[in-house]
Amino acid sequence: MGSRRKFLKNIGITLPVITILGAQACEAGVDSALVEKKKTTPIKPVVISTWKFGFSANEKAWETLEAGGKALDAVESGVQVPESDPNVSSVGFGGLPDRDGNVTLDSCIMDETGNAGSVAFLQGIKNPIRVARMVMEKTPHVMLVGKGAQDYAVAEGFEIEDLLTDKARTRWEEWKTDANYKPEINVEDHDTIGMIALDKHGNLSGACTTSGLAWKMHGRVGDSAIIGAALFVDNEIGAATATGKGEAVMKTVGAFLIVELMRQGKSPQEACELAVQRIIKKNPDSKNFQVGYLALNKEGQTGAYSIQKGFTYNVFDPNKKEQTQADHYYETDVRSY
Ligand code: SD4
Repeated sequence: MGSRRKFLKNIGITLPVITILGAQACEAGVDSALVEKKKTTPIKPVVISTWKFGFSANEKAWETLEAGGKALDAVESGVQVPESDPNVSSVGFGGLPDRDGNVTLDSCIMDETGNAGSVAFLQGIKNPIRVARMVMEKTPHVMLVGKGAQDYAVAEGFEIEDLLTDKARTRWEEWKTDANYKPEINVEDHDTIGMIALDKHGNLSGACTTSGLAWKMHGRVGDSAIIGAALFVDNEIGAATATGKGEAVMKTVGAFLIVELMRQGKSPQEACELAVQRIIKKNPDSKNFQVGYLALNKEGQTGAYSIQKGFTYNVFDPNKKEQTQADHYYETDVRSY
C-alpha cells in the first residue's frame, strides 16, 4: 500500500473523501487557479555544463531545447562539441592519453525515464556519448567497457580512429621524460564535460564525457562512466553532474547524493555544497585535488560548488557568452598537484 494511502488510512480518511474535499477546495477557487497557472506557464528550458567549453556545448544543446526538442537529444548533441574538438585536451578526440599513450574514454547518459547508458575504457571512437546512448536504448545493458564497447560501436557503424593528436602525443612524450608515473590532477588540463538540461516539456536529462585523468594507469576508469557518481537524473526531482578527481566522486556517489539531497528539500546550491563537504570530511587530502558539482532541479533552479577555486561553468543565456566562477570551499587557488 502506498505511503499516502497508508497515512490517510491511519488518520481514518479514505481516498474518495479526500477527493471530494479536494474538489470542494477547487470549487472555492483556491487550488484550481494555481493548477491552471502551472499548466499555462510555459516551461523555460535550462542547460548548464562544466568548464570553459560549456558555452559552445550549451549553445549546441540550446538549438534543440529552443526548438522544443528533448533534453536527452540536447545533451547528447551538446557534449559532442568538445568530444569532437581536437583542441580540447580532456574530452574525446585530442584527449591526453594514459601513461602508456592510449586515449581511453568514459561517458554516460541518462534520460527522463531513468534509463541510463555508459561506456568505459573505450578506445578509438570519437564520440563515446553516442555509443553510451546506444547502449541505453538498443541493448539490455547499462554499461559496456573496453574491447566489448568498441566491438559494439563498430557493429553499430562507428569507425575506429586514432584519437591521439600530434599535440597530445608531444605532451605525453614530454611528460614521459621525468618518468613520474603518478596520475596528476590539474583542473585546467583534465576537464570533463558534464551537462544537465531541462526541456520545454519539463523533462530532465544529462550527459557526461571525458578522456579522464591524463597519465592515469592503463585500464583506469573514472566517475564519468559511472551512473550515480558523475551523473544522475531523477525526473521527479532534479539532475546533477561532476567533474574533478573521479575517485573522490565515486567513493561518495556524488551525483546521486546531490539528487537525494534535493529530494529531501535542499536547493541545488545547498545540495552541491553538502556533497562537496562530504568529500572534504572523508578525504584528509582534499586540499590537494579538485571536484566540482553542478545541479539543476525540476523548477529550473541551478547550483554549483567546488572544492577549490577555479571551477567554471555556464548556465546558457544566448545573450551572455560568459562563464561563471563557482563558489568553492577552500580559498586558496590550487591549480596543479
Ligand atoms: C575522471 N572526473 O576521470 C574525471 C576527470 C575530470 O576534471 O573531470 N577532470 O576522474
